[in-house]
Amino acid sequence: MASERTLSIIKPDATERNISGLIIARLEGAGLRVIAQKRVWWKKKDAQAFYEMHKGQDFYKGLIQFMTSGPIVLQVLEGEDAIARNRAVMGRTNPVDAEPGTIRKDFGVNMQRNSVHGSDSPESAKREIGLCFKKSEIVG
Ligand code: IDP
Repeated sequence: MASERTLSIIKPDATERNISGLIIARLEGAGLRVIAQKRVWWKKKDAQAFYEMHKGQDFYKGLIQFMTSGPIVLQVLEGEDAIARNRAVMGRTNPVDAEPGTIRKDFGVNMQRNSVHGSDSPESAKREIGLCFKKSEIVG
């Protein structure tokens, strides 16, 4: 598998608890390299654009409120099989279902406040990286 890039977000529940560094250590420990990173506070329109595919879902409104409730850390991660590798180290969406040793198992609070986001396919990675970063901000 060739080197791949994925978009990662450290969500507001994690920045609030000041555990970004602990999460980054897990990502690096899984063989992922942070090649772009910035801390931002999303406006409603930013969160709506990012999560447009979830519009109409029961959890959509709460998700937008949550993702605009505090600072987040946007990252581009690079590595072999980065998309699947990141999803594996994140764990399942609901922390109670997440595998032992995963970020969501160890740090997630609940189904919504689950500490991290990671792109789920090459198409989403491309779209999400393009939405969040200029080419000049990515230093691979
Ligand atoms: P993923 O983040 O594991 O890819 P998605 O289904 O794409 O999961 O959902 C995006 C985000 O929306 C989740 O990470 C979580 O924060 C939130 N979410 C998803 N399903 C629910 C739910 O049933 N209740 C509350 N929040 C949810």
